[in-house]
Amino acid sequence: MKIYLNGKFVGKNQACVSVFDHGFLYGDGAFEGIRSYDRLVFKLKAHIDRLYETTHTLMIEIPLTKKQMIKAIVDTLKINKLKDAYIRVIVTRGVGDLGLDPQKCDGGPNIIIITDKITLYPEKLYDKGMDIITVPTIRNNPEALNPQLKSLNYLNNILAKIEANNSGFSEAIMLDHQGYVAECTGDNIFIVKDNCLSTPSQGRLKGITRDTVMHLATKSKLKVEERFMTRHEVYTSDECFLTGTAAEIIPVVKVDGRMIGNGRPGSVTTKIMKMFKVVTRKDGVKY
Ligand code: PXG
Repeated sequence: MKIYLNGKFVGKNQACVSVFDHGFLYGDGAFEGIRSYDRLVFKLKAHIDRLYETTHTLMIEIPLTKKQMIKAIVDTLKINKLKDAYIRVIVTRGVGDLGLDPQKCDGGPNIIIITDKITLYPEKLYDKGMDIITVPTIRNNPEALNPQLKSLNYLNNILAKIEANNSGFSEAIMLDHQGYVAECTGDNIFIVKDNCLSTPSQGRLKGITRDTVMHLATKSKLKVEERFMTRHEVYTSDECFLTGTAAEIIPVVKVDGRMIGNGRPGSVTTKIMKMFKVVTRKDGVKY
């Protein structure tokens, strides 16, 4: 495996950064998770735009233009001869001292691109659907740490994942600071009720898979809404599913012990999963 590290390709064991990097010391940095399907990088521009939006707010200057970043990603895929891949782009604050002050990290960020394979959940869950719970840890208040920032600090989501694991579940719903449904630990959530698709409008990352699903649903004449969502509405929905680059689209059939619909993945979910499979294999940056 070859890893891109600041313009060079190095082996897995040589791909190291300093223990004084603030990405390591403080989670001070940004990342993206991207997928390629059959030599097409899906929604690459959207992922790159989101990465540069996060670093803009964090005031980290990436020493590559977006075009150069896209080339670096494509080159990493080519050198690793991967047809289908999960791509992780990491931008750290860089090396500083032991204090928080990012101004002292004056050597510039570390840029890392890892390409590998990933499967988040067992294949059978995609056929049967998942059983998930709501956990006590709420999603970050947007005025404290905005969920739109795809930063290297994922402790909010990891604490929620630990709570899910402790209760014997592999995924969890996180509520926002007002008690509305926000998203899951690494996925967005959708419900279907009377053929209308809805997804939370606030407290969540604006996922790229989420945007794709909304677009596919609109194109196939389904009504789509972004709005405040309560747990009661999730419990009483006809269908529920989660979306994310790593997880793709996965049906949910039980939430907090309440069966969703008839307890099997619904027809709208199945249809969207099929459309997603088609679009990911025909839309994207070729390499
Ligand atoms: N919400 C959160 C909090 C995420 O981290 C998504 C939604 C889905 O967004 P996209 O753009 O990918 O559709 C994400 C991204 C994991 C893992 O191991 C998941 C993500 C990132 C890194 C790791 O579950 N999901």
